[in-house]
Amino acid sequence: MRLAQIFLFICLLPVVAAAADKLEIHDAWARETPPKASVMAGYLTLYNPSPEVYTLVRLSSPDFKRVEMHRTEQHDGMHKMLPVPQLTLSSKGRATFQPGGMHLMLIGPKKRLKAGDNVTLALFFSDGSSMKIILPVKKATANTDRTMHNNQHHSHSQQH
Ligand SMILES: [Cu+2]
Repeated sequence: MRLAQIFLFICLLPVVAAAADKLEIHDAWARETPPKASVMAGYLTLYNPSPEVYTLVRLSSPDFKRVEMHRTEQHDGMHKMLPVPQLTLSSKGRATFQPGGMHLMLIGPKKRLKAGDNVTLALFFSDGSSMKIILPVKKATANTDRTMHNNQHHSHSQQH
């Protein structure tokens, strides 16, 4: 009898998975900048395979003073970067940070980071969980620039 009660109790506990345990990170990298650049751009894809909704509310890095999410808009042929305060990932939702579109703005590097180095990044979610990830620093290639060109024409459908 007693065991059955314990079993029942366990079954009734709500199952709440933390964002940090569920979300997948793909294609993370940061673009190498010239020496003394004051900002660096970071890219990645976040995928939420779970039935829950998760919200990314803050980012930080021990390698930078500040990390922001930006989206790029075009006005009269000029690119303008606008901060994205937080990002909601619906169930099966995907958010892509990529050249020419939404990106991570790594502000105030504490030292120069070159191709082959790593940027450590912490992602904080509204459920209180957090995730530490690594962005390898790479030089931009013809391939990344082609991606950038394509995305400038389709940036509205890419944004969340
Ligand atoms: Cu930016």
